[in-house]
Order: sequence, then C-alpha cells, then structure tokens
Amino acid sequence: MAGFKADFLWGGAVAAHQLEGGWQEGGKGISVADVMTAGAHGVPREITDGVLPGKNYPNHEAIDFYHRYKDDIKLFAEMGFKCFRTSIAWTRIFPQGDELEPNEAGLQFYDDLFDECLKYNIEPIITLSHFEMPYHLVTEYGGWRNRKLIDFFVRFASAVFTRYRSKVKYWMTFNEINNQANYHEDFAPFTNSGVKYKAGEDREVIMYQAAHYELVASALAVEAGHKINPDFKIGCMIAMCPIYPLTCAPDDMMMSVAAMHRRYWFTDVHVRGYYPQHLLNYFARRQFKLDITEEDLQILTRGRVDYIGFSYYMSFVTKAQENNPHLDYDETKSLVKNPYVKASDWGWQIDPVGLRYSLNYFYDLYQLPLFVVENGFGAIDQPESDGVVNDQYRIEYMHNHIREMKKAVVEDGVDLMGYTPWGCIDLVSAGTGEMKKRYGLIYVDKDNEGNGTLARSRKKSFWWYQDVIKHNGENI
Ligand code: P53
Repeated sequence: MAGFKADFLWGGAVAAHQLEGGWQEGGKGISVADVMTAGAHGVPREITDGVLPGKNYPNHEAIDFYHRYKDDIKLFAEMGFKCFRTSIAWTRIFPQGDELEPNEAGLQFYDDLFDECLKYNIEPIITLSHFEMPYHLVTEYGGWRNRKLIDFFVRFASAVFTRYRSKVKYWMTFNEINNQANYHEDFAPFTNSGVKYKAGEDREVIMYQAAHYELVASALAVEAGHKINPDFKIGCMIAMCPIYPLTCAPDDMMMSVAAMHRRYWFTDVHVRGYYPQHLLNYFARRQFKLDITEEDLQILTRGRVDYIGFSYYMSFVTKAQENNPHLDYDETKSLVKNPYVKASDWGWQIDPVGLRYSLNYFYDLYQLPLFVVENGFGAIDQPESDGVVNDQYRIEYMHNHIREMKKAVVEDGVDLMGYTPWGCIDLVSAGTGEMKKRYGLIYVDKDNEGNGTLARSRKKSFWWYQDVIKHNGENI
C-alpha cells in the first residue's frame, strides 16, 4: 500500500503575532492583535481602543521568537521539518498599512528568518494575512469594509512576493477567511477583517462586503504573484469544521447542507472564481446592497488559487429547527453537541474521521491539491519532575488524525501536499489569548500572566513526531 508522497511537506505552523513578540521593534506598527487582551474559555478577549495602560496584551511579547528564532528553527530542524508555516506580520512591512514604501527593517527580518529556514532545507510556507492587519487601517478606514484596503493589501503582497521570490514558493492569502461567517461575535470580524461593529448595524451585510473585498484582493494578489514568479503556488486558507446533521432525518440533512453553504462559499470563490448561485439567491432574498462590480467579477476569475490550505481541529453538528423555513444558519445558535465524540477542555470536539471527510469533501468538489496547514490539540500541559511534558494525549490526537489523513490519500486518492500541525512550539492562543492552551511539541516556560523564563524544552511528542517524519508516516 502506497503512502504519502516522497516529497510530502511535514512541518509545523504558527502565525507571526502569536509567537514573535517584539511588537515595537524594527519599526513595526500596531496590529489588531496588539489591542487584544487575554481572555479564557468562555471569556472573550477584550478589543481595546488602541493600546491602553494597565492591560495584559499577550501578543506584545508572545514567546519572543523575534529574538530567538535561530534556536527555535534549530529545534524544528532536529525534528526533521521539511517546511515551516508562518505569516509575515503586515505591520513590520507597512507599519500603518497605507504607506507607499515598505519598511526595510521589517523586510530584512524575514530575509534573515527565511535564510535560517533554508539553511536546514526547511521550505517556508507563508500566510500573508493571519489575524494581524495594521490597526491604523481599522481606525482610519474601518477595516475591510472599505474598498481602499484592496490596494493596500495588494501593495503589501507585491512587495513581499518580489522581495522573497527566490526564497518562498508556497503562499496563502487570508488565514481562515471564512471564520467571519460567525459575525454574531466580535472576534472573527475583527481578526479577519478589522471590522468593529457599531450598535444597531446590520452585521451580516458588512461581513459579506468585507469578505468580497478580501476575495478581490486575494485574486489580485494571486495574479500579481504568478507574474512575479510563475513557479509560485498560492493557496487560500479555510477553517474547516464540517457541519454534520444530528440525525438522518431529511430536514436535519438539508440543514447541514445550508449550514455548509454559509461557512464554505468562500472556497468556491477562491477556487472557481465566481459566486455560487445559492449565495446570489440569498443576497437577493435578503435584499443586500453589495458593492460588487463587473470588474471585480473579472478579477475573481483571473486570480484563482493553486491549492486549498485548510485548518482542521474539530467538526460541528446542526439540526433543523422550527420556524426556520429558509434554513438560515447562525453559528451562535444553530450548532448542537455531537453525542458520539469527546471534546477538549475548551469544548472543541475531537473527530479524526472528520479530517478524512473534509479531505474528501474538498477533493470531490474542486480536484485541487490540498494542504492541511493546521491541526492539533490545545491542552493544559504539566511538566513532570524531570521537566519533560509527557503529552500522550497530544500524540494520540495527532496519530489518529494522521491515520485518517493517510486513508484519504491511500484509499480515497486525495492529492495531499503536506501536514503542518498548529503551534509546533507553544504560543499565544488566538481565540483566548492564553498561554496555557498549548499545542506545541516544544514547551515554552511562560504562563498566562506572562511569568516564566521563556526557556524551550522538548515534549514527548517532539520525539514521536520526529519519528513520524523520519518514516514519512509509514509507521502510522
Ligand atoms: P486557538 C476558531 C476555530 C478554528 C480555528 O486556535 C481557529 C479559530 C480561532 O480561534 O483559529 C486557528 O489559538 C488559527 C490560529 C489559532 C488556531 O486555530 O484559539 O488559524 O491562529 O491559534 C488555534 O486555540
């Protein structure tokens, strides 16, 4: 039985704002992540009006990767990483977002970082926008509700494509662009799009407008990137939480189809270059007045992505509800617990088979290469008396997910490029801002309050993953 391809991209994934720190170094501007305080499970992160004294902003220092990246990449190389997924902090390159010229110190930082990766034959996999857009674009322009952001983003994308054209081959445009389908809460609209809602606004139509501008910007970036280097592979990045029907009752099944439509149409536009008819019908029913021009529609067809990058942590479940004739989906109300699976301490439902399902879903629909660019288990780790974290639960989670991923490749024939587990080194949680929600194979000595030496140490999963990579997953 054949397994993963010989050049399968095993590695790990992070995002600049969650590990770099150095929030004011090298001329960096303030990002949306810099104005978010620490929350907890069930306690949302506070989005403050700028950086306020006396608040705990965990991303400001994070795990200080900005100064320690050489040692950390050495550890990744020891694990045998073939690739390393990170993002370029937009605010290091264009500190405010609307400058005409990039900031040389920021560009130099990523030159050095990529050189360090390439020294160990680690391929950088780069996300352009991962929850860290310039905060100035929020206060001055209203974030992605403003069409002007398209030009700012394309300028940023073109600057880094040009600068790193011989160092970086794999790119993604917007991280988890579809998180904002959950526009009822404040987190995703702010992190995805720099959108802060005012009381009484119709949140939904603003979300669709912001997403449209991002999709146009993504398409323009794909087009520009392919001109700068025809060998570039530029993907989209989707947060994949497949939504199952609670039962085989036909109405539950149809509710799951409708829910999937609301969360995953973003992929259709990225891949096919046009809006799915169900969404156009929905816009018409809701009488949304959206700024979507003929020229935009042309751009979308020209900037289709080369592959689908996606995160997979969990699956969701929905069921039909009374008084919902159009099967409208509200992520804060339409989901129910899956009685067949367990959940993490943060309520994320653990479902390895859902990863195989997701790979099949995407491949059946689009026949594009797929890349699992995030997967992992956020848990509370406790170092034992010898200082080592014995994270058997994390090994089990990853083992089970890799096994299902392998079935998708070997039995179902899915074209899979690679696997980069999330937070390969402990970092600040995006959702809660905590340190104690750890994903790493490498432990970082730092707690929620910011105490700790920041020292790094190998967890048990470090050696386990090293072995998986060494055998190209044959031992799973
Ligand atoms: P944290 C929600 C659902 C799925 C993935 O998340 C998500 C989110 C947002 O919290 O985010 C991705 O840190 C994201 C990463 C993030 C990771 O998943 O909340 O791309 O930035 O850290 C894990 O546990």
